[in-house]
Amino acid sequence: MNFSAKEVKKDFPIFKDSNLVYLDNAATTQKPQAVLDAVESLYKEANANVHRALYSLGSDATERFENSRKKVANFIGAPSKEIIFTSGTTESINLLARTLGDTLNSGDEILISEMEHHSNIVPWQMAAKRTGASLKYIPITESGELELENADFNIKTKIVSLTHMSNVLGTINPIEELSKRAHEVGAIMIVDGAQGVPHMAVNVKDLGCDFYAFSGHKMLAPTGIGVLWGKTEHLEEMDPFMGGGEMIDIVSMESSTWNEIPYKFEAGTPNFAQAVGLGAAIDYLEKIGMDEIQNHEKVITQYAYNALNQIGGLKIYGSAKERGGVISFNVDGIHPYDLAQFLNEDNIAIRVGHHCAQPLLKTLGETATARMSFYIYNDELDVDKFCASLETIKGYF
Ligand code: C6P
Repeated sequence: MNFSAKEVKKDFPIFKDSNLVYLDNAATTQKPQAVLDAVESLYKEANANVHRALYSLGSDATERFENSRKKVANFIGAPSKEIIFTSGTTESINLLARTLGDTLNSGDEILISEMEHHSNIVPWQMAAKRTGASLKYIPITESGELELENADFNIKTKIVSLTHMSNVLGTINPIEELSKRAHEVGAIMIVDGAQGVPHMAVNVKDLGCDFYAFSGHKMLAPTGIGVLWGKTEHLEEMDPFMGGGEMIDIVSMESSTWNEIPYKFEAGTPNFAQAVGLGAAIDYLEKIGMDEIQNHEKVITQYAYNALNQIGGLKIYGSAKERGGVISFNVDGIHPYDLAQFLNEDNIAIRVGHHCAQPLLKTLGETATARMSFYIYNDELDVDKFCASLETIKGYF
């Protein structure tokens, strides 16, 4: 089948009868009808609490929920018991920082990078503060790539946590190589896949990492659902993150024992309707094919690059060889906040600001940038409309 972003767009009600140009997909993606239908059907036909209700509605809901777990597992090449449902990447990383992070000692090191999102910085700062461990950063090059020759992997490094793709620079990091380097010094390798899994085929076994975290809402699914994948051997050994219903085996007045994985890490009623939505999103993405999606994003990003370069007076941040569909830039003489407001008048949505990556912005010498980010429904026409609007706005200044 020939991929057509124009055809894909028809599956998304938000674009119906609208001139919306949505270029903020790194923040969140729009939802196709198939995902909305799956969630609605769950609520209309099978709404009961999962893993608790013995009546038919309950088993139907549980089946749909667990079926989604299987889809997620299959999507990233892992067994189902290694898929923990969380509310998103942020919760997934906090889970790790509160469990693995709390096993660290003074003198241990956590290695992250200068291009991380706050979700992959702040939980580790907090863990370091609690335990006395130190937080180290891999610097980045002028082109916005990790400076691997100055990456301080050493015997004190216990946890390495790096983004698969930067939400500001678009850089795709060499996770396989980084996993090897982490394992050579005996460290655990965690990947922040918030911008990875939605945009490329991911097989966690091939990546060689120990944990991989991502968010459903950045890959067509509802908000409030995310995933933490972890290797069985680690998950079995780790203490739970939160206590409550479902994560236990036996509870007495004095103490409790834990359920098996993954349930040990899913305290309380999970976001099961959203998880079902994630399953439908995966079906939708698989029908197109992740390689097709990555290829489309490459083409549209290159098209946007060329178009932006023609406009002139722009500074683009990041020129990594391996990159995805994110372009951050600033326009001479126009503050990014003003730019966003003027674009909004033409119904064009981009993100401006620090993109929850203040340390990176500081390295870039900026406090804010404008950012366009693409997904499966963006086409050349979106870029053309954006450029035309930008030319007009430049005329005002
Ligand atoms: N970045 C952006 O506009 P949550 O909020 O938990 O779904 O995802 C957090 C997160 C973690 N890592 C990376 C690399 C991310 O890009 C994000 C979310 C959005 O760039 C919202 S701040």
